[in-house]
Amino acid sequence: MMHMSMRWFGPQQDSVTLKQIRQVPGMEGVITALHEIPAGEVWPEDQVAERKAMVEKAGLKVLGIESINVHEDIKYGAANRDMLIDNYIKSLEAVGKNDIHLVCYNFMPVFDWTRTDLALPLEDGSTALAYDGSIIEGLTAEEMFERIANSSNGFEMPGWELSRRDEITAQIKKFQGMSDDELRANFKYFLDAIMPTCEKYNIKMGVHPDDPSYDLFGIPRITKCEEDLVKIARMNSSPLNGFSLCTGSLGSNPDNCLPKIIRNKEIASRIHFAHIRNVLHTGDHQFHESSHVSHTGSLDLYEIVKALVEVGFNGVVRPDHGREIWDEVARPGYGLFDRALGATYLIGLEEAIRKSKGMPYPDNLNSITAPWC
Ligand SMILES: [Mn+2]
Repeated sequence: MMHMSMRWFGPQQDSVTLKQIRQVPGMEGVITALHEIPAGEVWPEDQVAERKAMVEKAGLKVLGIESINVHEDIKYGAANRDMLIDNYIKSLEAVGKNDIHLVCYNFMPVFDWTRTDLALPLEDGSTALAYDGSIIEGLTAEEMFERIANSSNGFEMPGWELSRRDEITAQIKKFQGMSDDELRANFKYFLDAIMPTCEKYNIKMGVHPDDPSYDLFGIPRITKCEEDLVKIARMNSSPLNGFSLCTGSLGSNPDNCLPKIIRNKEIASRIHFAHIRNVLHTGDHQFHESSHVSHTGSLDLYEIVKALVEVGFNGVVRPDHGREIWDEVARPGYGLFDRALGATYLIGLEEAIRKSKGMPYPDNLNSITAPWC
């Protein structure tokens, strides 16, 4: 069954409290990270323990880590990558020794995700994250920064902070010369190096898909469709090498059929974690995030949850981004209210689907830490 969680950015960086999360019906735990530690540096075991104790004191579990970020030099295959991978392994050990067995990460060069609007007003008065390819696709890094610098209406792009202008421009140029297969080779190198440690501590690794799931800025992108995921599954045979199935990211491309991807036999058993949310396609390379409810977006969440039930998914899920509703002021996409509505909707879908098949629900709430330990 799906074990429901919410992402929590920690005591300093989240407007939502653990107490609030605890009161969302059916919530079992949180997905969190030591966001203050930069990519490439080692996570101290005691800091992971401290975070875990904080969460458990609030009556929740740490169901996984999102993310331990992969340093750009590992993605690029730079000369110092072995040292950086060693640090990554030490961070995994800190997580494993704290009895945490799920890590979400990504292998997207330069940008974790791209949107052109963080607060697009929707008809109902809420706001949502949105993407319009016509605004940015085809621009060079220099043109992007010019556009942002000259904007009089506060046009901002996450990841394109003007203070990082030189760094980002250089990173983009570096990766523009790399093919998808070269990036895959670096990904395999990373996976082969970390998997023995994952095996030792039974840590499921779930790679997050490209968001949005199509090419951008001429940078290689290797996690954007079913075929890409199969290639990743074949990179390292450990069953711990798997996916964070993000329906909104893959679903940003209408060519991606989520239920079909979930049912792919090489993918299904490797879905270790799921981000479930909806997007509404409004044009070619144009979408905004919607509420989780199927008919408010372009994705059929009933069919997605049904596919997860039918492949025997037994792992952690979280509602992904939500809209900003009811005047809440929060980190874009990560307010409490719409994510709470999303969580209860997903729980309702799963309960109905399982019971309609004569399956128990919940399967055994007392064993929520057991299935993947
Ligand atoms: Mn996601």
